[in-house]
Amino acid sequence: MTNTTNSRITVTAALPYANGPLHIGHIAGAYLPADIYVRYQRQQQRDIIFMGGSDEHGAAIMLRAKKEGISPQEIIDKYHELNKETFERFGISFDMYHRTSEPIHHQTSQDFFTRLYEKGEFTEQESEQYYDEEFQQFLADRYITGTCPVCGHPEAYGDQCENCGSSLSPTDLINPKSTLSGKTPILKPTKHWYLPLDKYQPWLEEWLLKGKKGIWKPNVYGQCSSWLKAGLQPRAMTRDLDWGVDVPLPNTEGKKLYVWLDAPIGYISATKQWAQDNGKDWELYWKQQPNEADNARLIHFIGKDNIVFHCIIFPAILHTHSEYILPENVPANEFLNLEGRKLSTSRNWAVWLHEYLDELPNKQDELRYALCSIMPETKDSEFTWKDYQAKNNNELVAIFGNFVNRTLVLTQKYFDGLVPTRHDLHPMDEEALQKLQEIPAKVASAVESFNFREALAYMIDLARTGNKYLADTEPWKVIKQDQARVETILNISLQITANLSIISAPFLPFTSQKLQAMLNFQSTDWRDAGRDDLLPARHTLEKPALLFQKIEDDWVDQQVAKLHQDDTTTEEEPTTNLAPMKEEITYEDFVKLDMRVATILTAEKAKKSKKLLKLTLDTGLDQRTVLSGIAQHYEPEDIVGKQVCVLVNLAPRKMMGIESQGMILMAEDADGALVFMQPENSVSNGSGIS
Ligand code: B3M
Ligand code: ZN
Repeated sequence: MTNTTNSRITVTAALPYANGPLHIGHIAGAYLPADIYVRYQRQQQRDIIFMGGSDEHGAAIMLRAKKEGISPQEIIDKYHELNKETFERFGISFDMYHRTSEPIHHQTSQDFFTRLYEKGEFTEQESEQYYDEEFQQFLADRYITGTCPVCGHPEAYGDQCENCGSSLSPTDLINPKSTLSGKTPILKPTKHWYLPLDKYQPWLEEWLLKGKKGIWKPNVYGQCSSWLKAGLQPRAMTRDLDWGVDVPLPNTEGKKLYVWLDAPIGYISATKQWAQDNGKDWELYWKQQPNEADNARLIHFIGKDNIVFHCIIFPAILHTHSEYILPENVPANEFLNLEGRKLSTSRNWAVWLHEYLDELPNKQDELRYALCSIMPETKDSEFTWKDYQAKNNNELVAIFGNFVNRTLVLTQKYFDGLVPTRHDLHPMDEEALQKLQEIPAKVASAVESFNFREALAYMIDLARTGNKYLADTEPWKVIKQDQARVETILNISLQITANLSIISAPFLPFTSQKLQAMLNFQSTDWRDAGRDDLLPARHTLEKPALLFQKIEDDWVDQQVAKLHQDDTTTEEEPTTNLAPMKEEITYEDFVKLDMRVATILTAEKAKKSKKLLKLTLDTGLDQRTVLSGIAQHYEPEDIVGKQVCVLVNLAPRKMMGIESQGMILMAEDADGALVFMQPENSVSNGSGIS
């Protein structure tokens, strides 16, 4: 269980490369969940810091500089400023948005390197690395592209395939090419300093595999455990590059620290800078305290492509420095897709946050709400403008806004904007008050356990409770006979509204402020949430205004059209609608599947079903009935006698009153066409497939 009693918390969000603007995938992946978490903890009056900043090193920066024809320094200055400002406008409330190009960061990361060096942790190794003969330089991972050996994507980078997320080394790539000259690079020897991750494997198994089981999210824990199962390898902590943090050793010209060594240390440099600026002690947030209970809780918010660096490599480095704390949790998110396709910076298939804010400077919360409601917490998810519209119209306008507006307008109308007195309670009132008391704790516990979608749903449930309460009690009718009753109803509705202004603040900070201004009420203290006396009788309210506006279909159409207009995908590289790769499984998972060759003996349409054919199969083991959803693709008479592949140990399922005892393997393309997977030559029924 997470230790929620210790009030000191260090939160970090991945440092985006200052080589391009931010899109909604970045936001939903790391920054929005981090911001919700931090805002909530601040409301709990906990001592929490939120560190972020630009990652300004690595080949990603240099490649962009080359593409834009300006220097790396100009690139980082441009995008650091843009991203910092964009986060601010969107309400991502960093305590420090730092830069890894700052001297304090160069110093801090060099100190880390030197410590490791002096402790004798590194192994020095000469190895063959790709070298571009025309440009006369070694090629960092990102300077090499080629075909991904895992998924066949033709533009995988030397360190990672952005299509399937696999982590790669340059020599894994099929047909490697230098991005500088476009030519095939040669291998040439060079010396580097390696961190022996294999040496830390036993410690990682203890700390991570044992210690984080059932605590870290399954997607994060699963990725780490497959890394550890595969066995860790030494990893070079230096690169041949001319941009980055210098290696602090003699005779190392042309060598820089590996960007993934220096970048996470950027969280620490940011904290040092923040501490200097604010008269604080940075060590309280990063170092072990004499009394373990006083240690800060370290939480890293990242996207799934950064898991290994934050869960394995950085902790190993902190561990070797012995006096540092280790991450308590790394609630990494999966990826966000956009309108049926993967987000892609290079194809400009993205909703850029600064552009959204330029168009809709006061609609931060609408996007925060829509993104939080679909956050890819456990699996990839999808943003569409239609869904954004639906969340806005059906939830923010129709539930939250409607409830608040009715409450405030009726209070103005009947009581001149003064909070009325509460009298005897009816069962409906008790029920509403009961919910009012319960919901904040539910939101809190969901946020504390990083279930932000669930937390958001509880929050909106309080507005829904209020809406239903008004609909059930109908104060607009009751007012004619019983003013005292209406006083009670509106008093309760106003208490719900005041509570909403507190518990919506982490998700909808701008709305919460507007609402508190209308209520003439100020409290961000979470410990006030659940109280039914936040607004005393005769308290004066301000004039209400609408919190949210309906979005029309036309506007949605325009946004979708704009996406397609800006899309730079060319004809030669058609985008596929292929489903993204599923979560990794182990070999043990795979061998559980018993797949065999079988022959179709009979085939007929299943009664009452347009889609299903009822087949009898000879599986070699037995004759059995299998239902297959291929009736719209094959005529029964055409498939009798065919050999097919069948999953024979799938638990039986009843469909349309018939029990299906297995599943036929089919290939389905993106347009929904189906074809059988068949053996190339006839083989005996029951032959195993592996
Ligand atoms: N800049 C990669 C990324 O933006 C990298 C993250 C660093 S976190 C210390 O995805
Ligand atoms: Zn791939």
